[in-house]
Amino acid sequence: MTIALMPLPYAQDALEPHISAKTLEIHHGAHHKTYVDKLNAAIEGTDEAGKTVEEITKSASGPKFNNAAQIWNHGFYWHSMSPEKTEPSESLATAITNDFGSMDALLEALSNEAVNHFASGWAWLVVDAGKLKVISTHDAGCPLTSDVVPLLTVDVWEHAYYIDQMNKRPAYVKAVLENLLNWKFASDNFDRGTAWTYPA
Ligand code: MN3
Repeated sequence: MTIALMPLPYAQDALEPHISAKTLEIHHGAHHKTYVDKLNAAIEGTDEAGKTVEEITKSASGPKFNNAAQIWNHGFYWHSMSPEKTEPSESLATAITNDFGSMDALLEALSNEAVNHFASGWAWLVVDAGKLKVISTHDAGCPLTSDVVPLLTVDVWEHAYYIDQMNKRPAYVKAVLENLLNWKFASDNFDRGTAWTYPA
């Protein structure tokens, strides 16, 4: 059994004008696919063949970790965006008010984390010990290796925005935060209390 390149949960042009079809074609069809191809090549004929993306991410190191974590992070990222307007569930909305004061304050914290993360990585909204928190991970860093429950992520690798925005990461982050965040997905993760699972 090999790891599959999961399909995008929407059409390639569904996030336009905020994220172009060209960006998704390359980001999903080339970047995400390359992580899948490299991991499958690395685990072929080993004990890790047949393990899930989550299992490999939690146990591997080096290139196997990097590829597995990037496969999972990208799957989570595709779901973190939606072409449709979404709202947090009642329970998540209450937690946002309790832990950040308001949705605007949360979005400001997430924007600061995403814009200011140095070089490649990911900005995340997570639950850490029962409290909502904004964090970032570097390169392939993945929250599955810690105890937090991820709710949403923003990819801040340059390949996520260079075709559409060139070097302007703040413009990309603003476009995602103001138009695309999938609060239904965040609420599902929050209400379940465990992270989404990469499709087998
Ligand atoms: Mn990426």
